[in-house]
Amino acid sequence: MGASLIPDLPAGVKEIRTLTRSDCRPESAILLSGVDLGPIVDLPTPDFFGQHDASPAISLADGIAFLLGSLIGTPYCFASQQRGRMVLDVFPLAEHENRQLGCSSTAPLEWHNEDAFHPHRADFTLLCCIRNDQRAATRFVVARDVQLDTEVLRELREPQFVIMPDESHSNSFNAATSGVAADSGGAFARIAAMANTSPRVPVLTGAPHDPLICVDFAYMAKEVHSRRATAALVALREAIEAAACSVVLSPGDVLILDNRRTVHGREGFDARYDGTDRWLRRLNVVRESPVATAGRFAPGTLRVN
Ligand SMILES: O=C(O)CCC(=O)C(=O)O
Ligand SMILES: [Fe+2]
Repeated sequence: MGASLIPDLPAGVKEIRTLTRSDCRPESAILLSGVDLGPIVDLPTPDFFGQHDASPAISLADGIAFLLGSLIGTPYCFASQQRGRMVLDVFPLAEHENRQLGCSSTAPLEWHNEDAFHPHRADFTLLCCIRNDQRAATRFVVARDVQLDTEVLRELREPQFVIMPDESHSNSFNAATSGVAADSGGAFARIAAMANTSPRVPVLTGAPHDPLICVDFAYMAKEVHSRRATAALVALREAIEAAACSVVLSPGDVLILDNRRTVHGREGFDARYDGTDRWLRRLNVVRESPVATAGRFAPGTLRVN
């Protein structure tokens, strides 16, 4: 038997594993501070997707995010976002100030689960902060802290809600911003098909004392919902506001959110487009091994096609 040369893991690393991997109920929101994200912090905030791709600082920051995600589960990405890159950039894009996407700025980003419409949405979302001079807060709420009447809870557990794909997965948005990868046609076709079939899903599932939530208010049109379903969404939104937590991320902060038990959003802020704007980087993680979820990933990759 060979000798182990691996030193003991740092306490913080062990703690992330314990908190997020606990079988019964993982911690729903964890903030790591003082993470060394490397020389990426010296790069100006990009004006467009992929601007710094030739910089080794980007590869290093990708690797650090990937390693952090690997403490929790399996990092993965979608072929339909930012050319299928593993770590997604979140910074304000000129002329997109009022969109309901991470690249907005003036408009507050509505409460949502990451990729709420997608059957392969993440179990955990990591938000790594490169800079946040504008001090715009990320908002989040844990579903079990949301107080609702029995009747509203009953409505929210009915499979009657339609969540449309958000625009970050559309061929047109990607073609106009990051560009699209050559082999991503099938992925965009599948997203378009999801938009056409509009499956009806519940907003709340799971145990009443530890509910799972899936919602994206900006992509749930009033017209396709009954009056009672709409009223339940209004009540849910108010209750989320009442229970909301806020965190102003600083450089080196990494916010880990359980994407099944929390919803999140962001305050509005004024973009400057001078290289000093707010810049986060986001990573999706699933808990199970890809072997257990065969078919989810494109062959030989960690990418949902
Ligand atoms: O900017 C933030 O704080 C959150 C961004 C976000 O929710 C997203 O990019 O999906
Ligand atoms: Fe988000």
